[in-house]
Amino acid sequence: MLSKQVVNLLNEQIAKEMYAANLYLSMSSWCYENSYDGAGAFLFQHAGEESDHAKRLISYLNETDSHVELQSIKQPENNFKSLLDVFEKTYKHEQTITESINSLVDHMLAHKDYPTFNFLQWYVSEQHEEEALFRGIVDKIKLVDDNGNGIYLVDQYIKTLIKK
Ligand code: OFO
Repeated sequence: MLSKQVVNLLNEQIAKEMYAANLYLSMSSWCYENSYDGAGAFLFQHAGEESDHAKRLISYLNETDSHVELQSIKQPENNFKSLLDVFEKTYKHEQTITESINSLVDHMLAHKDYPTFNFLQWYVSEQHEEEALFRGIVDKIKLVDDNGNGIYLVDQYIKTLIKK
């Protein structure tokens, strides 16, 4: 049985994952609107992954007979300056999520909640991959210096990152 504090912390993490899903949907729509269709499709798919991250937490709470309490989600930003701005913000957002997961892991260890500590290891690996993924995209956009032809090619590259 999970402690009340752990249940609250996991419910808060669900809200963070749902916010990420909404933020990436918002970014995806901005990309489509500005003819970055590759990035639009990639972020649309990634929003689905974020909502899967939330569902994984919900299932864990359900399996442990804990109370799921969905929280209100703040409105995501919906205007961006450039493709670089979008991906710098995704990268920054992923770093925030990593901090949040790390502090959950710290809590579980300190309170000897080993099953939840173990459950969270999936998120630790996922954050490692996601930070590398988004940092890689930021680096590619910087390489072409937001230049017209180059940015088109980067958009096509981002499309290849869509999981089959
Ligand atoms: Fe992109 O991160 Fe969820 O966990």
